[in-house]
Amino acid sequence: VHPTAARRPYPIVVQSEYTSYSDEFITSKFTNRGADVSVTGGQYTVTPTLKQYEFQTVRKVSKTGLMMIGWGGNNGSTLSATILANRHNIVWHTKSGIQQPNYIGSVLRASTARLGTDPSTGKDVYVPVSDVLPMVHPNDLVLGGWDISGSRMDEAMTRAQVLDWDLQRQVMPHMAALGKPLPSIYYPDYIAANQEARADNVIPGNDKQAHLEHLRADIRKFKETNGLDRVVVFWTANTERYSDIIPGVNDTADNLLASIKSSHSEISPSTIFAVASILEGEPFVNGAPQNTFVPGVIELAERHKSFIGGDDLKSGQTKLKSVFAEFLVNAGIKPLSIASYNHLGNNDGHNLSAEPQFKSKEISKSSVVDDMVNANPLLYKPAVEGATKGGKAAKGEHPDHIVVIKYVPAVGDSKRAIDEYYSEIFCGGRSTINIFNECEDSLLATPLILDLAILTELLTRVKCRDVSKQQAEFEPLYPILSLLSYMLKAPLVKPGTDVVNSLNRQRNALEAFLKACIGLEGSSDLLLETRVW
Ligand code: NAI
Ligand code: DG6
Repeated sequence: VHPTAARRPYPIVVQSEYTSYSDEFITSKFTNRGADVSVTGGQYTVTPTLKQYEFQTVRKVSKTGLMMIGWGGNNGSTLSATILANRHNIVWHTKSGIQQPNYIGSVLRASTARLGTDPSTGKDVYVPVSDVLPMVHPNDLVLGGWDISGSRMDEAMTRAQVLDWDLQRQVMPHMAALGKPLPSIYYPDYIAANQEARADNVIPGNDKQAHLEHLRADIRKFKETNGLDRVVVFWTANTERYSDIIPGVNDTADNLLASIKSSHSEISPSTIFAVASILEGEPFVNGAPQNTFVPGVIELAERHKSFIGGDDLKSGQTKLKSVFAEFLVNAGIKPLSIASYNHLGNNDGHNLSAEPQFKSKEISKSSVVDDMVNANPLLYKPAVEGATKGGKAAKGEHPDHIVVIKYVPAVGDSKRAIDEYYSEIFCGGRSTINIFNECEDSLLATPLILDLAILTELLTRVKCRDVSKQQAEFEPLYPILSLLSYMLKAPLVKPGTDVVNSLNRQRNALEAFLKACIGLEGSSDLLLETRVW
């Protein structure tokens, strides 16, 4: 089933005055219900609010390319091989029997959303999330990308040591046909020195402006050659160190562009890729933790209304933390410390064994409980307004939280994560919960990359009109795609707005948004009909 294959027709019709269909668009009217709250002297004054919006979604799915930076890495090669296995329906033998290809782990393709209730049975009706709106099928993504390693994609898959040999053997010719990744930009200072031996496929020179132009031309050429409507550019390359934010260098869009022109040393490869994508009007997603999106990138994305999303795939330990910590805090239990250790032996682990790259990962893994803690002043004393510590605004009470990552080559891609949650319970009691998780890192990450690419493409087709503000024209969504948060460890959000880390809230937001685009209210767990006579 190759990119041109016809897919089954879009299966949902909403019969309501709020939803209309044309050949081109699905248009919906949606009421956003909220509440304005003012607090004075412990007294809460709440005013319910209603805001009317209209959504317009282009029905035709774009022919979409996924250009991965770090294509030859574990994630890039595993994603390519598993798409090819699905596309060509390759089954393989494992020691447990015959294995079919699938998309387990993808929220879009392997989880469902509740549409409503069948009145004849009173039972809930669920559909695959990917059916709520027309979305790209992962098998149809046209694959490509860059890597500083010039190994062919079949060699990259073998090097990764992720997939069963019988699958590798069968998918090998298809992987070989993908060829080798495009040469990329390599600024050695940004990734661990232990990666140097890999860097044999590098765009020459030190001229960052020329590098930017080169990458822009690569995106254009890929789009043209493959007849694509859309290219999602995705960073799944090594974790970089943080860039310093320097006034006059990367703090505004114009300063950033000037700094690229002057080849300033503090402009990272990932930032150059982000700028190339923005200038080409193609979305860019950052699957790693570094601060690619310096303020200048955000301003540039706003200026060009070009979409960006990030940071860092939330695949295992952090995903569980964004559920588990919330469970404890929302149960009225007070985590006092969260200690997270993991070790792994793949190339990602090797790169993260260097301090500056570890630091980037530590930051993205550490912020994930902040909003849950801040939401519960009964358990955690909030910061005193105006109080400072070491010259910075003082933080409120917070559990101790440490993150340790160690490189253990023997375990390869099979990451082991150990978490201890130590909490205060009723009347001075203590609870210690330990979690041990072991799984292939790249098999957790691959479906997230697919979901991010597919959702990103969809969000480029959705426009919105604020009826309450009498906005006449439909506008694209705001460029920072915070709706991608479910798959990301440190979600990038509109400046000045709060980050939501809770996995449940992130999923609810996504489902509610998709439903709003077809004129349905988000899934109400009120289930009133089951609670009244
Ligand atoms: P990997 O080390 O196997 O692959 C990274 C690839 O990037 C390598 O092939 C390397 O040659 C290439 N590369 C480095 N710098 C480059 C540049 N400037 N341009 C183009 N290519 C470049 O790592 P893996 O396991 O595929 O992970 C990729 C990224 O995703 C890492 O940053 C990792 O931290 C992040 N990540 C991975 C998760 C997982 O579960 N596997 C989850 C969360 C994030
Ligand atoms: C070790 O922590 C390697 C990392 O790249 C992680 O595997 C990755 O960031 C996934 O992290 P988590 O916390 O979602 O399992």
